[in-house]
Amino acid sequence: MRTQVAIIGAGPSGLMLGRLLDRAGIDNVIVERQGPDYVLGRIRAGVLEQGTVDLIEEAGIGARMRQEGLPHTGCELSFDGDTLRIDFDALVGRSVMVYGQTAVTRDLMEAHRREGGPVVYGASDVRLHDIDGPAPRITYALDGEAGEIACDFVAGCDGFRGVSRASIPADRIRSYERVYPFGWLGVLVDRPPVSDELIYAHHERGFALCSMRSQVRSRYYVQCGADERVEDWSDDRFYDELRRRLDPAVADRLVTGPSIEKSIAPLRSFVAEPMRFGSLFLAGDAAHIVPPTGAKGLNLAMSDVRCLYEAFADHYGAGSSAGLDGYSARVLARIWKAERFSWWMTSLLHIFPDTDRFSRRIQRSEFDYLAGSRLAQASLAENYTGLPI
Ligand code: RFL
Ligand code: PHB
Repeated sequence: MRTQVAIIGAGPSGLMLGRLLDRAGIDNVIVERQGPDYVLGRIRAGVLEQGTVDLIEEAGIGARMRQEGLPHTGCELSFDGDTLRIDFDALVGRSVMVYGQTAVTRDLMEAHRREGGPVVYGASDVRLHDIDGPAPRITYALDGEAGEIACDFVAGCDGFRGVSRASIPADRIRSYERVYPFGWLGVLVDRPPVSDELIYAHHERGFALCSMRSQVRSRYYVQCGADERVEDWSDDRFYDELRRRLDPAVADRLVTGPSIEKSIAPLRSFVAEPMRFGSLFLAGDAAHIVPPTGAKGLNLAMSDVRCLYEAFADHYGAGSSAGLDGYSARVLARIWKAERFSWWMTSLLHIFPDTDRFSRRIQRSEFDYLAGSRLAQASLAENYTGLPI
């Protein structure tokens, strides 16, 4: 098989890039290790920045998001029971959209099935060849048969543990990493959310987050130990812990029910740079990870994909390599700012094993500063709703 752009990974990055390239008439093939149901079964992001919403519209898959997405003009922070509303609209004139990653992925998959290029699901032993030159190739196995795709470029959209970044020689890529000494235990439940807006709560027992997917489906998280096991958390234990970390008035309103998904996510900050090696371009979690506290991971992935798509369109449309040559530096400038914001939100809201009395007072004074300063709130709102590319 021959194509212009071979895309590794059919998560949101790979599917969105494929969709944009299809619409621009640029030939592409997506190769995914898992099956579509597995990809859809991963419950992840819930908050879309305006730039992501705009990209979804531009990709022609915005109809369901427009109907079912929940625009949010603010969120709430709580610190040991004291609360502070961050009014995005009043502070920076912007908002976010609560619409789950699962829904975005489903909308992209359906569009692909209707009118998209080929997606090879269930490919194993995916390998990249000759990516340092102008004629790269992908090989893989599918149902015991060998497959090969010759292409002009490879887009590595295969997440943190994918094969793309690992195919770059170690002396041509540099990584920066922080692994946090805790995780998030998340529960999805078909009950109305406890509040109209997201609540991020700092408590001496640890962080908690009240989020949602719709008016009738809630997503809750509590900070847990990095090595805890999900089997040790019954629904009752989870809800008890969540209640203890919330303002009592909010905790009283919590409507519980049987969890329909429960999982533990580790927290990590990671950046690999540059995001290009020869004819391979990395996008999304393949190149960077943020802890979920700032709700930035999917949004960063989407802004990478927008820039990469524009660069390919420039290359195939205008014959210019400027976009491809500038891609890595352009996206990394934004990525590092989101890394900083996500690290900062994480530092403010979590209990670290070495959090002593002094550090808790510093966290408290950070919260008090936010509560008393419109400028500090505007900075939070500007970052949360999304910095420009
Ligand atoms: P993905 O989603 O990991 O998709 C990569 C795809 O590549 C496939 N793959 C391979 N395919 C072929 N060959 C191989 N060798 C392969 N290896 C892997 C995988 O099967 C997969 O299908 O990366 P992508 O597309 O870059 O998307 C990134 C987002 O998924 C991620 O950034 C977000 O989910 C992060 N995130 C959040 N982001 C937000 O913007 N807002 C949020 O509110 C938010 N909340 C979250 C989150 C992530 C979380 N977890 C579990 C890490 C909350 C959580 C709990
Ligand atoms: C979610 O709804 O899953 C969610 C929302 C906000 C975050 C992280 C996750 O910061």
